[in-house]
Amino acid sequence: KKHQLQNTWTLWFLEYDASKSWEDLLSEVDSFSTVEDFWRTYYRIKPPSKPKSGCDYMLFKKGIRPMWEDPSNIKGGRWLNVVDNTSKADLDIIWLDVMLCLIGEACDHCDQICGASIRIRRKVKKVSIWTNNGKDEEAILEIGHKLCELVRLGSSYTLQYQGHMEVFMGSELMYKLKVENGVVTTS
Ligand code: M7G
Repeated sequence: KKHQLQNTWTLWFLEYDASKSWEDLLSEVDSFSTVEDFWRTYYRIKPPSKPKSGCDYMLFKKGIRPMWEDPSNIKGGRWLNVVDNTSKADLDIIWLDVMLCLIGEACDHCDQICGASIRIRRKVKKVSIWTNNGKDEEAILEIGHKLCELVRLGSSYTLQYQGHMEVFMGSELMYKLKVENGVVTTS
């Protein structure tokens, strides 16, 4: 008997092509709702560091499209980690950690998590976790701290949370977590 996950998840893929619009690049890879089907999907596809021209992967709860405009995302935001000086192998591990954190419902406020994405280009490497309520400070910070704990992001880095709407309006970032040698501070 397969091991049921709490949610059904959809994996999305976006292979970069400057000649097409962003929305046309998005494609659905697969959906899964058991641990076994997660690993089957995982071993079937290339890790995020592999495609030549760079790609994005997105893992979202089924029914939530991986875009700001989706009703589940529009009032939310994302924790963003810009990853520098990280090997391709480490990026693949970071993405696996993020996916396991999501499908394993590791956060107390996992009901507020919509999904996550990894974006790998030659210059930009970003990991983000999207939540549905940009006003719930307690939940946002709990999820941020959990990411620092569960995802092997390195020993020193910063995580920033910004509401999707706030990005459109050009306002300042909302929350910041600074990690230095494994110690997390809020600012
Ligand atoms: P990004 O992946 O959020 O990376 O967006 P960034 O932090 O470097 O901006 C890169 C570009 O992809 C954006 O400027 C948009 O053109 C497009 N894009 C990305 N996302 C996540 C969306 C989205 O949710 N909706 C729409 N319409 N465009 C998006």
